[in-house]
Amino acid sequence: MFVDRIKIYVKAGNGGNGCISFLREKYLPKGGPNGGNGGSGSSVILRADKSRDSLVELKYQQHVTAKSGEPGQGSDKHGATAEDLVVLVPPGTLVMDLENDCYEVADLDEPGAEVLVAQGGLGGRGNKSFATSTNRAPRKATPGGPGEERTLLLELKTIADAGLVGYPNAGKSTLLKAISDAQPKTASYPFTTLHPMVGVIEFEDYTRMTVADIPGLIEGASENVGLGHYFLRHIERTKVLVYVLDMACTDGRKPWVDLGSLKEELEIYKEGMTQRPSIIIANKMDEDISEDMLKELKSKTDIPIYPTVAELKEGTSEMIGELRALINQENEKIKAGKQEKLKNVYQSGDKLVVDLEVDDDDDFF
Ligand SMILES: Nc1nc2c(ncn2[C@@H]2O[C@H](COP(=O)(O)OP(=O)(O)OP(=O)(O)O)[C@@H](O)[C@H]2O)c(=O)[nH]1
Ligand SMILES: [Mg+2]
Repeated sequence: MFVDRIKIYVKAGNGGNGCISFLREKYLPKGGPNGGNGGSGSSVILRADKSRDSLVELKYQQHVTAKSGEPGQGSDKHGATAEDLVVLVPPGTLVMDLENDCYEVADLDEPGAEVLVAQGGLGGRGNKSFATSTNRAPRKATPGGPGEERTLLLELKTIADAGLVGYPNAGKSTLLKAISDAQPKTASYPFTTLHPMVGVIEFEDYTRMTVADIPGLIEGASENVGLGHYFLRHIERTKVLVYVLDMACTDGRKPWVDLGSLKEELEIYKEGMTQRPSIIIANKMDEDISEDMLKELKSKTDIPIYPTVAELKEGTSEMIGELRALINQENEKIKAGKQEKLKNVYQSGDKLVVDLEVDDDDDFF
């Protein structure tokens, strides 16, 4: 099962109560106060982790309740603090506060990123901590504070270098299978792919490239016709778009018409989306009419076209080479952008502590 949107309730642990206690020994009837403080309750932390690729685990754990701190005890024993509860989510998870107009709490966009979503309650004070020179036997302790609680909406926006967009049946999944380690289902009917899948391509120098396959788009996708719109957010963060077109017109449509509609749907979903670097995969070039279609397509668009027969892995290495170059270019731009930002921070004289490290790659899968 693939879950990419889920509502969860989180409750941090309460603090343990402080303790009222006095030292009692055989020949010391009026010993001093010795009640310890309570321990703090466990906080709830969400952390992005590579081992997760969907939010499915949370489906069975929509109530996340963390442990309370231990109460203080006599003999000056403080209650133990409860360890924080860490919930793992896939990188690319947006955390929103449902009670607050879906206000964005955090974007856990890289592995290791984390956010504290509910603070554990503070431990109460034991009576020993209230002792003063004028009140040496206080009969007072405080209860532990309550742990925070919140209702959150988690939404996964897949992180991949490139995203495949195309009509159902164009051969997107066949292509992903041909170029990566992924094993998506492929079949001769539309909407074979029902949820996004990310494939990893590893190069000889151990660098990696990730490609996301999503269910096919059709006109009106952005108005929620078909499965399209729902899944567009899984390619929203990709650096490069790969339009996969059926050159054999299997479903009776011309490839350039498909291209136009795909671009339109992307723009409706998010303005400017088609401006990012793109290539076209002219697939199914093994069919008779494909050559003629290719000629006409070339005359109608400036986007670089790579003819392929995905099923036979023909033409795929050229397209991988180009894709890799485009992604590297984008990474360089992102790197330069980050450095520029840092420079501005320093030039403006802010006394900010900034992490100077610039990520080299964003390959998480
Ligand atoms: N002739 C020919 N058929 C192909 C080629 N690539 C894929 N196909 C066929 O096209 C059909 C659809 O392929 P899929 O990879 O499932 O298409 P998809 O774009 O992922 O489709 P959805 O998941 O429904 O959006 C399958 O029957 C494939 O065997 C190709 O290069 N040539
Ligand atoms: Mg598919």
